[in-house]
Amino acid sequence: MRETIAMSDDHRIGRVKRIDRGWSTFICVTVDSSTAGVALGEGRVRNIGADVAVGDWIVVSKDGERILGVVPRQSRLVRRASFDGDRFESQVIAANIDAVFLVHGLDTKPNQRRLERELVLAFDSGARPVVVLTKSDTVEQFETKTALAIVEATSMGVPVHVVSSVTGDGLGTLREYARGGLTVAVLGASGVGKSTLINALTGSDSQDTGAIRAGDKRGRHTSIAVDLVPLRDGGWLIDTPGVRAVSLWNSGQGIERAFADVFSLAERCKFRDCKHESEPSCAVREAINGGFLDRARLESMKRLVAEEATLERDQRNYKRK
Ligand SMILES: Nc1nc2c(ncn2[C@@H]2O[C@H](COP(=O)(O)OP(=O)(O)OP(=O)(O)O)[C@@H](O)[C@H]2O)c(=O)[nH]1
Ligand SMILES: [Mg+2]
Ligand SMILES: [Zn+2]
Repeated sequence: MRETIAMSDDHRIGRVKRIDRGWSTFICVTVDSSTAGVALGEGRVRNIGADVAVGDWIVVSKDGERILGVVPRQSRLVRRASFDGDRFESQVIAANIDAVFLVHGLDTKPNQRRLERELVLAFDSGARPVVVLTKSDTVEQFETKTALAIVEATSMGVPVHVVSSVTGDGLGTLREYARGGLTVAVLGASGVGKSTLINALTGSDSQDTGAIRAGDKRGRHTSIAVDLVPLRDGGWLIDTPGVRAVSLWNSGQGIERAFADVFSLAERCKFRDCKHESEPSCAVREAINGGFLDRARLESMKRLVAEEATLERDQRNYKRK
Protein backbone atom coordinates (compact mmCIF):
# COMPACT_ATOMS: atom_id res chain seq x y z
CA MET A 1 0.00 0.00 0.00
CA ARG A 2 3.01 2.22 0.36
CA GLU A 3 3.01 3.14 -3.34
CA THR A 4 -0.33 4.84 -2.85
CA ILE A 5 1.07 7.38 -0.44
CA ALA A 6 1.51 10.64 -2.21
CA MET A 7 2.16 14.26 -1.62
CA SER A 8 -0.48 16.65 -2.78
CA ASP A 9 -0.73 20.42 -2.75
CA ASP A 10 -3.38 20.76 -0.12
CA HIS A 11 -2.83 17.75 2.08
CA ARG A 12 -0.50 14.93 3.00
CA ILE A 13 -1.26 11.27 3.49
CA GLY A 14 0.57 9.32 6.13
CA ARG A 15 0.38 6.35 8.41
CA VAL A 16 0.24 6.68 12.18
CA LYS A 17 3.48 5.42 13.71
CA ARG A 18 3.02 6.29 17.35
CA ILE A 19 0.64 8.17 19.63
CA ASP A 20 1.83 10.28 22.56
CA ARG A 21 -0.45 12.42 24.72
CA GLY A 22 -2.66 13.85 22.03
CA TRP A 23 -0.09 13.83 19.26
CA SER A 24 0.32 11.38 16.40
CA THR A 25 3.66 10.78 14.78
CA PHE A 26 3.07 9.64 11.22
CA ILE A 27 5.18 8.33 8.39
CA CYS A 28 4.75 9.65 4.88
CA VAL A 29 6.57 8.73 1.75
CA THR A 30 7.80 11.31 -0.70
CA VAL A 31 9.63 10.97 -3.98
CA ASP A 32 13.02 12.59 -3.75
CA SER A 33 13.38 14.38 -7.10
CA SER A 34 17.15 14.77 -6.84
CA THR A 35 17.81 11.04 -6.52
CA ALA A 36 14.48 9.78 -7.92
CA GLY A 37 14.41 7.62 -4.81
CA VAL A 38 11.72 7.25 -2.21
CA ALA A 39 12.23 8.92 1.14
CA LEU A 40 10.41 8.16 4.34
CA GLY A 41 9.50 11.30 6.20
CA GLU A 42 8.04 11.76 9.64
CA GLY A 43 5.54 14.32 10.78
CA ARG A 44 3.62 15.15 13.91
CA VAL A 45 0.04 16.27 14.16
CA ARG A 46 -2.45 16.86 16.96
CA ASN A 47 -5.21 14.27 17.34
CA ILE A 48 -7.94 16.76 18.20
CA GLY A 49 -11.29 15.46 17.00
CA ALA A 50 -9.79 12.39 15.35
CA ASP A 51 -10.02 8.88 16.69
CA VAL A 52 -6.73 7.40 15.56
CA ALA A 53 -4.77 4.25 16.26
CA VAL A 54 -1.31 3.13 15.24
CA GLY A 55 -1.52 1.77 11.71
CA ASP A 56 -4.26 4.13 10.59
CA TRP A 57 -3.90 5.92 7.27
CA ILE A 58 -4.59 9.60 7.81
CA VAL A 59 -5.02 12.71 5.73
CA VAL A 60 -3.24 15.69 7.26
CA SER A 61 -3.77 19.33 6.36
CA LYS A 62 -0.91 20.91 4.46
CA ASP A 63 0.05 23.12 7.36
CA GLY A 64 0.33 19.98 9.49
CA GLU A 65 -2.14 21.37 11.99
CA ARG A 66 -5.07 19.01 11.65
CA ILE A 67 -6.07 15.47 10.76
CA LEU A 68 -8.62 15.91 7.98
CA GLY A 69 -9.68 12.29 7.84
CA VAL A 70 -8.95 8.71 8.82
CA VAL A 71 -9.23 6.02 6.15
CA PRO A 72 -11.75 3.33 7.23
CA ARG A 73 -9.93 0.45 8.93
CA GLN A 74 -9.62 -2.87 7.11
CA SER A 75 -8.89 -4.73 10.34
CA ARG A 76 -8.19 -3.88 13.95
CA LEU A 77 -6.66 -5.54 16.97
CA VAL A 78 -8.79 -4.52 19.95
CA ARG A 79 -8.48 -5.27 23.64
CA ARG A 80 -10.37 -4.20 26.71
CA ALA A 81 -8.53 -1.34 28.31
CA SER A 82 -9.49 0.24 31.60
CA PHE A 83 -12.70 0.45 33.55
CA ASP A 84 -13.23 4.17 33.83
CA GLY A 85 -15.60 3.88 36.80
CA ASP A 86 -18.64 3.86 34.56
CA ARG A 87 -18.01 1.43 31.76
CA PHE A 88 -15.34 -0.66 30.12
CA GLU A 89 -13.28 1.04 27.47
CA SER A 90 -11.73 -0.55 24.42
CA GLN A 91 -8.33 0.14 22.97
CA VAL A 92 -7.44 -0.34 19.33
CA ILE A 93 -3.89 -1.66 19.65
CA ALA A 94 -3.20 -1.63 15.90
CA ALA A 95 -5.18 -0.92 12.74
CA ASN A 96 -4.97 -2.22 9.16
CA ILE A 97 -3.01 -5.35 9.90
CA ASP A 98 -2.70 -8.47 7.78
CA ALA A 99 -1.15 -10.83 10.30
CA VAL A 100 -0.58 -10.97 14.04
CA PHE A 101 2.51 -12.66 15.42
CA LEU A 102 1.71 -14.21 18.80
CA VAL A 103 5.19 -14.40 20.28
CA HIS A 104 6.17 -16.83 23.04
CA GLY A 105 9.71 -17.44 24.30
CA LEU A 106 11.01 -21.00 24.31
CA ASP A 107 13.00 -20.18 27.47
CA THR A 108 9.84 -20.64 29.54
CA LYS A 109 7.09 -23.26 29.46
CA PRO A 110 4.42 -22.39 26.85
CA ASN A 111 1.50 -20.57 28.45
CA GLN A 112 -1.50 -22.17 26.76
CA ARG A 113 -4.07 -20.08 28.59
CA ARG A 114 -2.42 -16.90 27.43
CA LEU A 115 -2.11 -18.19 23.88
CA GLU A 116 -5.83 -19.01 23.82
CA ARG A 117 -6.71 -15.42 24.71
CA GLU A 118 -4.28 -14.03 22.17
CA LEU A 119 -5.76 -16.29 19.49
CA VAL A 120 -9.28 -15.04 20.23
CA LEU A 121 -8.07 -11.45 19.94
CA ALA A 122 -6.18 -12.17 16.72
CA PHE A 123 -9.03 -14.10 15.08
CA ASP A 124 -11.38 -11.24 15.93
CA SER A 125 -9.04 -8.64 14.43
CA GLY A 126 -9.70 -9.79 10.87
CA ALA A 127 -5.99 -10.49 10.43
CA ARG A 128 -4.28 -13.83 10.27
CA PRO A 129 -2.86 -15.24 13.54
CA VAL A 130 0.63 -16.75 13.43
CA VAL A 131 2.37 -18.28 16.45
CA VAL A 132 6.08 -17.46 16.82
CA LEU A 133 8.20 -19.44 19.27
CA THR A 134 11.38 -17.45 19.68
CA LYS A 135 14.70 -17.79 21.56
CA SER A 136 15.22 -21.25 20.00
CA ASP A 137 18.94 -20.74 20.62
CA THR A 138 18.37 -21.03 24.37
CA VAL A 139 16.98 -24.58 24.38
CA GLU A 140 17.82 -28.08 23.18
CA GLN A 141 15.98 -29.50 20.21
CA PHE A 142 13.94 -31.93 22.30
CA GLU A 143 12.70 -29.03 24.42
CA THR A 144 11.57 -27.22 21.29
CA LYS A 145 9.71 -30.35 20.20
CA THR A 146 7.93 -30.62 23.55
CA ALA A 147 6.94 -26.95 23.41
CA LEU A 148 5.73 -27.35 19.82
CA ALA A 149 3.48 -30.26 20.79
CA ILE A 150 1.92 -28.23 23.62
CA VAL A 151 1.43 -25.18 21.43
CA GLU A 152 -0.02 -27.14 18.53
CA ALA A 153 -2.64 -28.64 20.83
CA THR A 154 -3.86 -25.08 21.36
CA SER A 155 -3.21 -23.28 18.12
CA MET A 156 -6.01 -24.77 16.00
CA GLY A 157 -4.01 -25.20 12.84
CA VAL A 158 -2.60 -21.69 12.58
CA PRO A 159 1.04 -21.63 11.42
CA VAL A 160 3.64 -22.07 14.19
CA HIS A 161 7.23 -20.95 13.54
CA VAL A 162 10.34 -21.57 15.61
CA VAL A 163 12.88 -18.74 15.37
CA SER A 164 15.84 -17.11 17.03
CA SER A 165 16.53 -13.40 16.78
CA VAL A 166 20.09 -14.09 17.88
CA THR A 167 21.11 -16.69 15.29
CA GLY A 168 18.60 -15.54 12.67
CA ASP A 169 17.07 -19.02 12.38
CA GLY A 170 13.58 -18.96 10.88
CA LEU A 171 13.51 -15.21 10.24
CA GLY A 172 13.27 -15.64 6.45
CA THR A 173 9.93 -17.39 6.83
CA LEU A 174 8.62 -14.61 9.07
CA ARG A 175 9.62 -11.91 6.56
CA GLU A 176 7.20 -13.46 4.07
CA TYR A 177 4.26 -12.28 6.18
CA ALA A 178 5.20 -8.64 5.58
CA ARG A 179 6.01 -8.95 1.88
CA GLY A 180 4.27 -6.83 -0.72
CA GLY A 181 3.53 -4.03 1.71
CA LEU A 182 1.66 -6.16 4.24
CA THR A 183 1.48 -5.24 7.91
CA VAL A 184 2.26 -7.51 10.87
CA ALA A 185 1.42 -6.67 14.49
CA VAL A 186 3.64 -8.34 17.08
CA LEU A 187 1.93 -9.34 20.31
CA GLY A 188 3.14 -11.15 23.42
CA ALA A 189 4.08 -10.91 27.09
CA SER A 190 6.84 -8.59 28.26
CA GLY A 191 10.29 -10.06 27.72
CA VAL A 192 9.37 -12.65 25.10
CA GLY A 193 11.49 -10.80 22.57
CA LYS A 194 9.08 -8.80 20.38
CA SER A 195 11.30 -5.74 19.99
CA THR A 196 14.41 -7.88 19.51
CA LEU A 197 12.57 -9.77 16.76
CA ILE A 198 11.59 -6.52 15.04
CA ASN A 199 15.19 -5.28 15.18
CA ALA A 200 16.36 -8.58 13.69
CA LEU A 201 13.77 -8.37 10.89
CA THR A 202 14.54 -4.73 10.05
CA GLY A 203 18.28 -5.12 10.56
CA SER A 204 18.35 -2.09 12.84
CA ASP A 205 18.29 -1.22 16.51
CA SER A 206 15.31 1.11 16.32
CA GLN A 207 13.45 -0.70 19.13
CA ASP A 208 14.63 -0.57 22.75
CA THR A 209 15.10 -4.00 24.29
CA GLY A 210 15.65 -5.01 27.90
CA ALA A 211 17.02 -8.00 29.76
CA ILE A 212 14.50 -10.17 31.53
CA ARG A 213 14.56 -10.57 35.33
CA ALA A 214 16.85 -13.36 36.44
CA GLY A 215 14.46 -14.81 39.04
CA ASP A 216 11.14 -15.34 37.32
CA LYS A 217 12.29 -14.64 33.76
CA ARG A 218 9.63 -11.96 33.32
CA GLY A 219 10.24 -8.92 31.19
CA ARG A 220 10.65 -5.40 32.53
CA HIS A 221 8.10 -3.72 30.29
CA THR A 222 10.77 -2.09 28.18
CA SER A 223 8.52 -0.97 25.30
CA ILE A 224 5.97 1.54 26.54
CA ALA A 225 4.06 2.45 23.40
CA VAL A 226 2.78 0.81 20.24
CA ASP A 227 5.15 1.64 17.38
CA LEU A 228 4.88 1.18 13.62
CA VAL A 229 8.16 0.32 11.91
CA PRO A 230 8.55 0.37 8.11
CA LEU A 231 10.60 -2.33 6.43
CA ARG A 232 13.07 -1.11 3.87
CA ASP A 233 11.66 -3.24 1.06
CA GLY A 234 8.02 -2.46 1.85
CA GLY A 235 5.90 -3.97 4.55
CA TRP A 236 5.35 -2.82 8.08
CA LEU A 237 5.83 -4.22 11.57
CA ILE A 238 4.00 -3.02 14.66
CA ASP A 239 5.78 -3.42 18.00
CA THR A 240 3.54 -3.49 21.07
CA PRO A 241 4.32 -3.29 24.78
CA GLY A 242 3.88 -6.60 26.59
CA VAL A 243 0.78 -6.55 28.76
CA ARG A 244 0.40 -8.73 31.84
CA ALA A 245 -3.17 -9.82 31.13
CA VAL A 246 -4.86 -10.06 27.75
CA SER A 247 -8.44 -8.86 28.21
CA LEU A 248 -11.02 -9.50 25.54
CA TRP A 249 -13.18 -6.93 23.91
CA ASN A 250 -16.35 -7.93 22.03
CA SER A 251 -15.69 -11.09 20.20
CA GLY A 252 -17.16 -11.90 16.83
CA GLN A 253 -16.17 -15.41 15.86
CA GLY A 254 -12.92 -15.32 17.83
CA ILE A 255 -13.89 -17.76 20.57
CA GLU A 256 -15.52 -20.18 18.10
CA ARG A 257 -12.37 -20.19 15.99
CA ALA A 258 -9.86 -20.36 18.83
CA PHE A 259 -11.82 -23.28 20.33
CA ALA A 260 -12.93 -24.91 17.09
CA ASP A 261 -12.19 -28.36 18.56
CA VAL A 262 -14.55 -27.85 21.51
CA PHE A 263 -17.25 -26.33 19.34
CA SER A 264 -17.16 -29.20 16.89
CA LEU A 265 -17.40 -31.72 19.76
CA ALA A 266 -20.32 -29.77 21.23
CA GLU A 267 -22.27 -30.27 18.03
CA ARG A 268 -22.49 -33.92 18.99
CA CYS A 269 -23.86 -33.27 22.50
CA LYS A 270 -27.45 -34.45 22.96
CA PHE A 271 -28.68 -31.03 24.03
CA ARG A 272 -28.06 -27.99 21.93
CA ASP A 273 -27.58 -25.80 25.00
CA CYS A 274 -25.39 -28.39 26.75
CA LYS A 275 -23.12 -26.79 29.39
CA HIS A 276 -20.94 -29.93 29.41
CA GLU A 277 -21.50 -30.34 33.14
CA SER A 278 -23.83 -33.19 34.05
CA GLU A 279 -26.06 -33.51 31.01
CA PRO A 280 -26.45 -37.00 29.53
CA SER A 281 -24.73 -37.84 26.23
CA CYS A 282 -22.27 -34.97 26.39
CA ALA A 283 -19.65 -35.39 23.67
CA VAL A 284 -17.35 -32.81 25.27
CA ARG A 285 -17.20 -34.63 28.61
CA GLU A 286 -16.76 -37.91 26.83
CA ALA A 287 -13.75 -36.45 25.05
CA ILE A 288 -12.29 -35.26 28.37
CA ASN A 289 -12.85 -38.65 29.99
CA GLY A 290 -11.30 -40.37 27.00
CA GLY A 291 -8.22 -38.13 27.24
CA PHE A 292 -8.85 -36.37 23.92
CA LEU A 293 -9.55 -32.95 25.39
CA ASP A 294 -7.81 -31.17 28.25
CA ARG A 295 -10.29 -30.22 30.98
CA ALA A 296 -8.32 -27.01 31.63
CA ARG A 297 -8.97 -26.01 28.03
CA LEU A 298 -12.72 -26.36 28.46
CA GLU A 299 -12.59 -24.36 31.71
CA SER A 300 -10.54 -21.70 29.96
CA MET A 301 -13.09 -21.44 27.16
CA LYS A 302 -15.94 -21.12 29.66
CA ARG A 303 -14.10 -18.29 31.39
CA LEU A 304 -13.68 -16.43 28.12
CA VAL A 305 -17.33 -16.91 27.18
CA ALA A 306 -18.36 -15.60 30.62
CA GLU A 307 -15.98 -12.66 30.33
CA GLU A 308 -17.54 -11.70 27.06
CA ALA A 309 -21.07 -12.06 28.37
CA THR A 310 -20.21 -9.69 31.26
CA LEU A 311 -18.86 -7.17 28.81
CA GLU A 312 -21.95 -7.37 26.61
CA ARG A 313 -24.21 -6.94 29.63
CA ASP A 314 -22.20 -3.93 30.73
CA GLN A 315 -22.56 -2.35 27.32
CA ARG A 316 -26.29 -3.01 27.12
CA ASN A 317 -26.77 -1.44 30.56
CA TYR A 318 -24.70 1.55 29.57
CA LYS A 319 -26.74 2.14 26.42
CA ARG A 320 -29.95 1.99 28.44
CA LYS A 321 -28.78 4.67 30.88
N1 LIG B 1 18.94 -15.78 23.43
C1 LIG B 1 17.97 -15.01 22.92
N2 LIG B 1 17.56 -13.93 23.61
C2 LIG B 1 16.58 -13.19 23.07
C3 LIG B 1 15.96 -13.51 21.83
N3 LIG B 1 15.01 -12.59 21.58
C4 LIG B 1 15.04 -11.73 22.62
N4 LIG B 1 15.98 -12.08 23.53
C5 LIG B 1 16.30 -11.38 24.79
O1 LIG B 1 15.11 -11.30 25.59
C6 LIG B 1 15.10 -10.08 26.33
C7 LIG B 1 13.77 -9.34 26.13
O2 LIG B 1 13.68 -8.93 24.78
P1 LIG B 1 12.75 -7.71 24.29
O3 LIG B 1 12.84 -7.71 22.81
O4 LIG B 1 13.09 -6.45 25.01
O5 LIG B 1 11.32 -8.22 24.76
P2 LIG B 1 9.90 -7.56 24.46
O6 LIG B 1 8.98 -8.68 24.13
O7 LIG B 1 10.01 -6.48 23.47
O8 LIG B 1 9.50 -6.99 25.91
P3 LIG B 1 8.59 -5.70 26.29
O9 LIG B 1 9.01 -4.55 25.45
O10 LIG B 1 8.90 -5.50 27.75
O11 LIG B 1 7.17 -6.10 26.07
C8 LIG B 1 16.33 -9.31 25.87
O12 LIG B 1 17.37 -9.50 26.82
C9 LIG B 1 16.70 -9.95 24.55
O13 LIG B 1 18.06 -9.87 24.26
C10 LIG B 1 16.43 -14.65 21.13
O14 LIG B 1 15.96 -15.04 20.05
N5 LIG B 1 17.42 -15.38 21.73
MG1 LIG C 1 9.57 -4.47 23.54
ZN1 LIG D 1 -21.93 -31.25 26.19
